[in-house]
Amino acid sequence: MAALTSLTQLASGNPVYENYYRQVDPGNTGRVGPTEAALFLKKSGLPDITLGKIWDLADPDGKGFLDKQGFYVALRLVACAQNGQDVSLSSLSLTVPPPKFMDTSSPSLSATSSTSDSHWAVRPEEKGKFDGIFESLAPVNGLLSGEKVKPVLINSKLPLDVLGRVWDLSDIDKDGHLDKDEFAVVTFLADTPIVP
Ligand SMILES: [Ca+2]
Repeated sequence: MAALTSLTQLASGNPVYENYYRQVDPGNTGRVGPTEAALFLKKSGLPDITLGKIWDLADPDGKGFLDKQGFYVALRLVACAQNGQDVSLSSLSLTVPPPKFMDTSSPSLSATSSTSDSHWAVRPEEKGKFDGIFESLAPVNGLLSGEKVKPVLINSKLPLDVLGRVWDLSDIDKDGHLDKDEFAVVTFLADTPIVP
């Protein structure tokens, strides 16, 4: 596909895309698992329905994970959606600014710290732990209310205003409840030093 070829050429020389890729695949394994990819793409602030469409285009064979090119396609489509363009393969040839994600550290900072660029990635074993905590809080229909999550956040000993920010970043669809992935984000962020 011509569009995809030009995309690869374009993205592979783009430090912003490279930097995002390093965050989701710090070991450079050539594949991004569905959890890592979903958590990262959710930080774009786009609605789930748009992200689902992006995923289908980025993983056209239904592999269930994204390879490097697939991830670049996803990033490109996020950028298109954020700039008011259609989410479709034909949009890939458009020139749009790089996609924005809510809490990725600045490219210049991560580019120089090769040992800590997995900073924002939730490792699989951590995700398992977070899922365990999630289930232990007795979610209703797969969702935890703010009341149920509060004690976990208070335990993190972060100042209340920072916790408020953590909540805002994590409740991606702003429904006042956390699903399993959002909860993983909140727990992860509350565990991680944050610069407010
Ligand atoms: Ca939510």
